[in-house]
Amino acid sequence: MAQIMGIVNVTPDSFSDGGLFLDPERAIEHARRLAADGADLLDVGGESTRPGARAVSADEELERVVPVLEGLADLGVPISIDTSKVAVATRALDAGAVIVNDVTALRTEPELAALCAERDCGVVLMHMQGTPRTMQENPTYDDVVDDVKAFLAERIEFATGEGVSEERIWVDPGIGFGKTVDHNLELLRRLHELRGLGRPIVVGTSRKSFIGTLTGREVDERLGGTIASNVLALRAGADILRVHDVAEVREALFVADAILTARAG
Ligand code: HH2
Repeated sequence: MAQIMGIVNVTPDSFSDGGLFLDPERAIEHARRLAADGADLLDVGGESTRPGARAVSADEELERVVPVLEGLADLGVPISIDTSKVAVATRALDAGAVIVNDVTALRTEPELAALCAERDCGVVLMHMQGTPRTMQENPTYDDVVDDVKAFLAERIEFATGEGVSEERIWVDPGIGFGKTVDHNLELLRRLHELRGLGRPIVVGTSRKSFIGTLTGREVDERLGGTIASNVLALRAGADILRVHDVAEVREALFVADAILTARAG
């Protein structure tokens, strides 16, 4: 079965849970709950990347995430740090994180690659067209799957060129990052084509706006759509599923996986 990455947003403005876990104690408690619910990994982030989100300084990001990372040091669940900044990644790795999840695929601060190489940590390279401020204005592709795949292949080449070992790299099509609803749906339907990159695939659909567009549901009412998209991502070859609702998605994936691997003899 795929691994589940539980989302811990230590931000005032994340699109679905902004402000809920800005207090470190509450974020730590939430992270422990996700671990108890069966998260295989936890992704801790101090900057929202939702469309139009305000950029934050490294100091502000550090202030948010370091106490949380320190509070989770004894948890025994691998932690990724959702950041594009060297300063934040450095402190996070010092505090026990083992993966850097960069939604800009090492483009915001290319020196982040050298840090990851030196620390031999995991690296998630995600596709995004544009920046969070502009990405939903008019996303265009020749063929969204081919274009995302070519981008990720180029970023793998960049990272390995900087000394990151290929086995440490995971790739992510970046659902909702510079994509229309149709782009997101086609990426999910043809996700298996990214297997040609030879690296584990991370997918994050949880509560995202394409689900709201399809169902008419508000952000806190998108569990059904989140489950459907994660089950189909599993079937299409996803290896790591990044979600807010760990218990519910895990249960759905468990049943889906049993069906996908069933042999009655
Ligand atoms: N999505 C978000 C943030 N980080 N990282 C990866 N690898 N893949 C994703 O799809 C992804 C990500 C956005 O979701 P969320 O963290 O819930 O919201 P926000 O960016 O507003 O904090």
